[in-house]
Amino acid sequence: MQSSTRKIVIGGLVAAATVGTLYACARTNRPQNSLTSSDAAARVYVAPGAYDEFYAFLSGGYSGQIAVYGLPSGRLLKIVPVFSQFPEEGYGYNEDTKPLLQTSYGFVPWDDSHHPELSQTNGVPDGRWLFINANNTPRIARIDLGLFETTEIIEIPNAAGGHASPFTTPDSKYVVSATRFSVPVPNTDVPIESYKQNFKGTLSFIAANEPGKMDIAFQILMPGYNYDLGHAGKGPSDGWFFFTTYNSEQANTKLEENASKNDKDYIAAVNYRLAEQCVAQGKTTSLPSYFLHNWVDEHSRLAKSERKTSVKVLDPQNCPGAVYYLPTPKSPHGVDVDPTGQYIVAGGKLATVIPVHSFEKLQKAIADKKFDTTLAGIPVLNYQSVLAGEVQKPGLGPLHTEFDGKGYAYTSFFISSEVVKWKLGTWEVVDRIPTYYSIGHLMIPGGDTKQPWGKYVLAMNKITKDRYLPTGAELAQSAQLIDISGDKMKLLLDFPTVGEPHYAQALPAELIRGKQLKYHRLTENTNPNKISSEAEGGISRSGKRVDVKMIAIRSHFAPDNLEGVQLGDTVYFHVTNIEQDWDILHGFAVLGANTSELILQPGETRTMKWVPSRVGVFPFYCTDFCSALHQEMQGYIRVSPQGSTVALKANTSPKAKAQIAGGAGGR
Ligand code: RUQ
Ligand code: CUA
Repeated sequence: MQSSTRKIVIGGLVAAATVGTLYACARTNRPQNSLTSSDAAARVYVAPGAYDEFYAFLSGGYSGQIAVYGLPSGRLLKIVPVFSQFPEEGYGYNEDTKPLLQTSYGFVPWDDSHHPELSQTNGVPDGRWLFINANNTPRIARIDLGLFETTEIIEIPNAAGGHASPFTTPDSKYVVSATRFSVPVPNTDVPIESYKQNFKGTLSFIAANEPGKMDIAFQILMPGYNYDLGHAGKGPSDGWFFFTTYNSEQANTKLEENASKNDKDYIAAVNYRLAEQCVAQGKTTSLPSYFLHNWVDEHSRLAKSERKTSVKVLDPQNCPGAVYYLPTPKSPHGVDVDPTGQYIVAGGKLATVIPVHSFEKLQKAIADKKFDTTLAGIPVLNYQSVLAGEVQKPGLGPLHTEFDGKGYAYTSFFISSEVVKWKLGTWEVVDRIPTYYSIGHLMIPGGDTKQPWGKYVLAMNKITKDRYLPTGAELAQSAQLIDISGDKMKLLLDFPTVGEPHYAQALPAELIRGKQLKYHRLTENTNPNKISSEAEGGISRSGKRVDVKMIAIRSHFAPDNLEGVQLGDTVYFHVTNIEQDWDILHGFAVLGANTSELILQPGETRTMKWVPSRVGVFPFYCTDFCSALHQEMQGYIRVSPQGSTVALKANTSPKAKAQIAGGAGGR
């Protein structure tokens, strides 16, 4: 691979590059870039029983999930299901979590997730939540970092391709979502050729600071370009948000070529505090919009879904000063703001430089009205007037930039497959290191915030080719951990990833390690089908619906054997794991189930819907190896023909029967 010729097609250009040539400069650097393998191994070695220093959250790309790794070891700790069903936890299969995956398009069991974003306080990750976007059916999810669970999902209306999302403001008041694909707003039946007249972009600001209460605060209606990525200002630029655009050509066909014509596209700079004022002054229109807001009730652990019907939409023409365009070469992808909040860096996929805008100059250019033109009421600032500097000859195909907090920036280069380190202020390239291969995003813990923990950069590579044992036609995607503690970057570790990581976030483990919920308190469990003891359990019928309530505790279900179910019934198993102990889970599976198993956290109630398809006796059992007698944890359910006279019966133990007789029971 390293000496083979690769053809990379980007924006209609074909870059044929001998990889060996591209890596030539890196190779001469080899002695500085590489450690002996035992040195590198020692740097990433986390002894058995010891903990990693950082939690890293990598998006799963087209898997729709989040994968949590420890750094520096690269050990996979957990997959947190977000936008896709996940059998390991029954997520999106059991009745309790299904509403989370409801959208205005119906139940969506699989989506594409790109950008994890940690909540912040004062511009620093605070370990409360992680947000992530769904791309295809635009949504934003909240993951509670005390639970490592998705607890809320809001759909974004008037949008398509929720890619520039869910970047947060420094106080997590808002997370944002911008349309990658412009669409008719409101969406309606028009010719695709009428793109220029009818298609619009939207920038959505979503109130995010209250769990369970996410809402679209407002949307800004923008010209019909593609909006790709975003980042909030901080420090002096706090109160502003920056979004990249490409396809300012407004092409609607063969974008590869037709959207690569203009030398410069734009960064949209949004003064969202001013936009807020315009919204408060009623300068918006209410657009009927149908979208869903789903969240998990903390105590019942039941997901709920509410339907929303309108959003406030702000046209920049009605709020002068709220939006400006900064010309930016060329088809920019990432936009990143340095820790001081002064510099706004763009990764122009087809640019030969890395342009850096200055926030100070931006303000001055606005004050001096240094406008080249106006587009749909949006002033376009003069490029030279806002430019802080350009990094010359940085590499090919710049995408994303992160910062180490020590005055350096690190940019990923997809085509030349490398991370390039350069100095803020002088714009000189000071180091480069090859990545294997075709890096997309890169991540420094806290590297997009006010306070980077600039010890490592993680390269997330799209293509691995020869790096691992091959696995058929689809090979693993890969992350590479690079030491940035010294002057020279040093490759420490490769590890394969789950799905395709786009962005990632990381923070020191101590910020969340001590906040983990150990079990759900049974006394606080408000699930209507919860029971706390066998005596409260049983089987009941209402028409063709049969409800079974049972407990799971080491090492039995109670009641266990069940009779009186008939063909044509729908059975709901409501199982409560009454353990009050960390990490003691039980599972529940029944023969013939075609939804899922249940996996039950301690203190949790979950419901499985089971429609028997034939007469007979069907075992159920615990699927989580919970104890020495886990294999004894089982029961049967008998299904009789329709109209049978077999009575409803749950096999209750003598002890529970005595409790029921004593008045402690209840179904
Ligand atoms: S993207 S490889 Cu979906 Cu963030 Cu840039
Ligand atoms: Cu309960 Cu195994």
